[in-house]
This record gives sequence, C-alpha cells and structure tokens, in this order.
Amino acid sequence: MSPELVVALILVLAVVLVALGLGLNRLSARRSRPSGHAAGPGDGGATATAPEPPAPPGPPTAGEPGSSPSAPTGTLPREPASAPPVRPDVPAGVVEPVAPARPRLADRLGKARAVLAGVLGGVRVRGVDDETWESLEETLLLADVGVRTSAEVLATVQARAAAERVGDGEGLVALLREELEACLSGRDRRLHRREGGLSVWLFVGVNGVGKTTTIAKVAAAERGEGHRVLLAAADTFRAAAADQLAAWAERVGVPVVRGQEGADPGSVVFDAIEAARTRDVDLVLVDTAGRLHTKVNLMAELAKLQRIVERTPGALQEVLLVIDATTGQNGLAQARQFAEAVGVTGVVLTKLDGTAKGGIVLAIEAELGIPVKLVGVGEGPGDLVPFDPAEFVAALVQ
Ligand SMILES: Nc1nc2c(ncn2[C@@H]2O[C@H](COP(=O)(O)OP(=O)(O)O)[C@@H](O)[C@H]2O)c(=O)[nH]1
Ligand SMILES: [Mg+2]
Repeated sequence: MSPELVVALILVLAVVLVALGLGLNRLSARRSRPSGHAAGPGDGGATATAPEPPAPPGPPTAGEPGSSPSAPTGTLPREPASAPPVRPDVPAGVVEPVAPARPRLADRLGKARAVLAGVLGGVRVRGVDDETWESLEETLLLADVGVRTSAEVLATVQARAAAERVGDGEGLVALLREELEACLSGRDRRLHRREGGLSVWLFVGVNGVGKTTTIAKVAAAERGEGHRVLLAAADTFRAAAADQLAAWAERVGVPVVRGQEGADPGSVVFDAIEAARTRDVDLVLVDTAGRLHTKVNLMAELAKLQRIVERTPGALQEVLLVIDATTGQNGLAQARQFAEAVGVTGVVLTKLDGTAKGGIVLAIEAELGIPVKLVGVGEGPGDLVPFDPAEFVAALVQ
C-alpha cells in the first residue's frame, strides 16, 4: 500500500470517527435536555436546528398552588388526599360536612348587654336605693322583657334583697341574674328526633324573620353531626324563595326538593318525604311561606302542611317558630298567632346579635310557655347556638 493511500485511509477513518462522535453527543444531549430549552452554544456544533416547540401547558410545578403531590422531585412525599366518603344524599363535588364552630353568646350580645350595663354600673356604685328599682324596671322594659315579666322578676328580687339583707350593688346584680335564670329554667330545649326513623322539622314565621337562613344553619350543624339532611322548599309563594334555599343547600352540601313557583306547598312536602325515604335521609327541614294573600290563608296552609307530615306517623318532631328579636314585642304578637294555628314546639330567636331587645326571650317563654331552643347571632351558616339560659343571662348581665 502506498504511503499516500495509507494517509488517505487514516484521514477517512478520522473523519468517520469524528462524525460518529458528534452524532452520539447530539443524541445524548437531546435525551437529557428538558423540553422547552432552546439549544445553546456548544450544544451541537454549528448545525442549525429548528427550535424545539415550547412545552405544552402541564400541571403546576412544586410550590405552585394546586401542585400535584406526586409530580415534583425534591419534595417530601405527601399523603394523597383521602377520597371523600360516598354519600348518596350529597350531590357530587359539594362541601364536606363540618360542624361549624359555635359562636359565644357573650361575643354577640353586645347591644343587649349595653342596655343593662348603664343601670347596673350605677347600682354597683351607689348600692341599692329607691331609685334602683325604678331604673331597673325601665331597663328591663327597654330590653323588651315585657311589662308583666319585668314586674314579676323585680318583685322577687326586691323581696329576696330584703329577706337576705342584700344592700350592695354586686349582691343585687347577682340576685337579678339568679331570678332571670330561674324564669328560664325547667324547659325542654332539646330538638327532638326519632331514633332510626325519619324526622321532619317544620319552620314557620312571618316574612323576613330568618327562616331560610336558619334552615341552612340547622342543616349545616346537623349534617356536621352525621345526620342525613334534606331541605323542602315549601315556600312556593315566591320563586326567589326556593332559589335562595337551593343556593343555601348547595353551600352547606345537602339536597333540596322544590316545586314550581305557585305549586302546592303540600305536594312539595309530600315529594320531600318520598325523596327522604328513597335516599335514606333521617331529617327533613321544611321551609314555609311567611306571607300569603291573607293571614288566614297562611295559617290554613301551615296547618295543612302539618297534616301532610303527620300522614307519616311520628315524623313531625318539631314545629319551630322563627322570630326576629329586633321586632321585640311585635314578635310576641306573631308568636301568639302562630301558636294558635299550629302546635309550635319551640322558638328560634334570630338576629339577637343586632339588637338591644334580647329580653324578648323571657317574654316569649313567660307569656306563651314555648321554649326558645335556638338563637341566631349572625348571617353565616355557623351563627346559630342552642339556647342556654345560664350562658344567655351571663352574657346579658355582667
Ligand atoms: N344579623 C342577623 N341577620 C340574620 C339572622 N338570621 C337571618 N338574618 C338575615 O335576615 C334576612 C332575612 O332572612 P331570611 O332567611 O331570608 O328570612 P325568611 O323570609 O324568614 O326566610 C337575611 O338578610 C338574613 O341574612 C341572624 O341571626 N342575625
Ligand atoms: Mg325564606
């Protein structure tokens, strides 16, 4: 072989080797390069490459909101979110049951407390004198305790103060607290339900008192405690009423049965009870109209709804009259009318957060003998508390 040929062969071999080496480099660079990075210098030599297409939008990377726990490397492995339990009464994708945190009455009764605070402060400073009884009576009336109940409470406090020789302001305030609490004691404030069967709670009351909102609050609380709740939109007088209830139902995660505007409320209640049976629901909350063409119509309709529920023996467990505390003594008059038309088993006193008229609780119980079972203290789904006389009086008289 001539030396020229040998040199030529070595050159060809060198070129082939270099070409091969470059090809492998590019291939491995392409494999290891994350997609979306443009080719950089020293990355493949001078050959022009078409820019790689941008990476398609993918799941967010670690650290971004909503990032997938399994996607990123370098983060600690996390437990996947556990799947929510399958509950046939809850439409897919709605909120999980959580018992709302219970507000403290003392935090919400600021206005009612302020009414009493002035006179009680005076009594504490001056001690008990002739003026005391008069100003105490005025204050109880301002708080809407009512004429009869105020007079009775004060007569007892006065008699006890004399008999027990209580002359100092602090002692008198303690007596007042005890007597107010005594007025409220001994009532059954439980919300009744049937064990192992369907219970229906009917909510009645005039327009705007807070029936629909209260039903939402009760639904949230009951569902949070593991009950299977269904709402019945039997206020068919206004289309907006059923819409409002349906919006609340979605928010608190319970199903709702509704009819057309103007439909027979009785048929809605009937359908709701049927739906409750097939869905294994244990508590139906019925929202009713607060206004009809006449008050006579309204009362007749409520009585009819009551009869429809009673067709399922034992199901009607509560007829809850909702009263707006800010209406004071006017609420008492309403309570009287409803109590005559339907067998009211308990009162829900709403809007106690925004009124000085908290004393209406005493008037309702003393004059009608109906226990206040729940108290509304705000507009949110958690703003409902079971009525506790000791907590109430302590929040009012400080
Ligand atoms: N501050 C306050 N507002 C309330 C309470 N309960 C209901 N409301 C408000 O009262 C208004 C009427 O309530 P709604 O439930 O529609 O009354 P309904 O006509 O009896 O069904 C709404 O604006 C509610 O947010 C409460 O306890 N406190
Ligand atoms: Mg309503």
